[in-house]
Amino acid sequence: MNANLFALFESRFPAKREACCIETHDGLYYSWDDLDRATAKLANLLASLDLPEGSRVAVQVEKSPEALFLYLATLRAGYVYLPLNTAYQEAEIDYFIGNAEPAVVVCSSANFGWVSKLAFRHGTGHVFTLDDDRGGTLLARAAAQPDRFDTVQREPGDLAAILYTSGTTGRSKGAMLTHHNLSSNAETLHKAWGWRSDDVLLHMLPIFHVHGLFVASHGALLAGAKMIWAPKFDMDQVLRFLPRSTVMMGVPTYYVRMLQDQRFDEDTCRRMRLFVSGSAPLLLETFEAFRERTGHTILERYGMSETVMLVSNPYDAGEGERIGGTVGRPLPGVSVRVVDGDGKPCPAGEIGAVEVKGANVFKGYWRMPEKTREEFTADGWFKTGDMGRFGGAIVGMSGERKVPDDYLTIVGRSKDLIISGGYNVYPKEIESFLDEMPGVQESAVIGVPHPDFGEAVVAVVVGKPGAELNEQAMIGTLKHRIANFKVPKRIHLVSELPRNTMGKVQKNLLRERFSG
Ligand code: MLC
Ligand code: AMP
Repeated sequence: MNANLFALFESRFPAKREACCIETHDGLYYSWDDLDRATAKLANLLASLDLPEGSRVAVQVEKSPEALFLYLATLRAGYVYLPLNTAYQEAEIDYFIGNAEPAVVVCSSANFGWVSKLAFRHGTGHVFTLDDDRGGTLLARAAAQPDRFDTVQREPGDLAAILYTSGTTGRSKGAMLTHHNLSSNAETLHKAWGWRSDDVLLHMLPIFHVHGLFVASHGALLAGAKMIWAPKFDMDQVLRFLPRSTVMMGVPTYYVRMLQDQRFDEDTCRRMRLFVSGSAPLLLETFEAFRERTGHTILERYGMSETVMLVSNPYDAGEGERIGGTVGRPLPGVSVRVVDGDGKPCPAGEIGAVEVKGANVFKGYWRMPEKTREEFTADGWFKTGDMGRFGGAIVGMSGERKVPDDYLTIVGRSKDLIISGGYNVYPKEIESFLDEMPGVQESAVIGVPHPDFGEAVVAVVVGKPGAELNEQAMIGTLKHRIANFKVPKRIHLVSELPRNTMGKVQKNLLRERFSG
């Protein structure tokens, strides 16, 4: 049997190949046959390049059906897909390309100049362009290729994708995901969330992270279901397309924004069967307000780049209730435990570190064996860096309620991480950029509550004696250096940072002072 993830999708393509697979926000229709032929042409192009086994294909392009086809073609040709956030700036891309050493890089035409320069410097052999209007050299080159391709044979443990996640030390790590990691998780979610061939997924998430690329797209592909494809979250598109959709997935910010729009109501959701939230904590008040407004109970689930999906609230009412504030039960085939400082399982109701084991857990960090070892326990559990508890109680608007002992609640993180609008930001990385700025003595970066993004990045900076620092000028400089979602919304200038007796910056005091 071929363990290639694409072979699994192929085996589930609907018999009616002329049926619509993707409808775009601007009125284009792609059939399953179009997907098959486009991915075959792209796979033939990749195969014609004679790349070494295990070659990485790094991609930083705007969302389009062709960008999804490029991902699928990379799988189909047996290579390793490496998606990159479109917000990343030159210094960030330089690191990823230098670290991953991709054989192929695909970027937008607008970025070709600087991306190709640094890619060639790092030894990349081929740089193509792909724009969201079907322009660019990639499709032009693929056009001449045959539209039939035999999906390359892969073993379950072969790499399918590398997803870079920021690290607590400031250096991003590439999480290596295998074909089996992705296919087993996709199959699990297919059953757990009751995917059907007549589903219509409103796809508004970016396709360079787990949520939009794997969880959402794989769900529709495996079900042979149609996707309505929008380039990004947009309330007008929600109001236009949701009435024709049955499934939507989003980060909590999407649900906050939907509730802010008074046009959004029960009628907008008339065909919906499932709203999924994840990537960041969904506030109980959002969960409750959404149910009040629409009659729908959002299904919250929990996952991460290294493990794809781990835990989910039940889909079927017969299997239990969706409890706001919790992320539900471990998915079938996934083992989750909560342990204390000595690695001993915590009793229900007690908070500890969340650890996981299962076919979904990644193979390790790309070229970082040391880091990989540190993140696994001696008996093979992956340390998520999240803090949680099984059972216990949740306090909502209608008072306190007991949570069943097999439901997990995420209560915080042991890693110094900010999640802003569903994107992870590691303070250490931002601090190192700030510390390099002229006139900066030292800095501390914290997350503060934000009504739209859940958490917002805020910096606290101490200037060198005599230096005249300017908040707006510093923010302006950072915007050219790092992805926009990482740029602090505010930079507070102070004379010193609070420290404990060990000399460690007391970020909790800074959070208290600068929240709100
Ligand atoms: C945009 N901005 C943000 C931001 N997104 N600031 C903080 N946090 C964010 N997430 C800023 C921009 O810098 C800009 O600032 C201003 O907001 C407007 O930019 P925009 O591009 O117009 O924003 P918008 O399109 O509204 O985007 C917001 C968003 C987007 C929430 C729709 O961030 C988004 O789609 N997030 C989803 C992330 C996601 O898919 N995460 C899944 C990770 S997978 P300025 O100053 O320039 O005006 C994962 C595992 C799992 O975590 O479990 O799923
Ligand atoms: P990433 O590394 O981008 O994949 O982000 C993974 C992290 O997102 C997890 O380790 C959690 O901290 C967080 N996360 C994902 N889903 C949830 C959720 N439902 N509730 C709380 N945190 C979540």
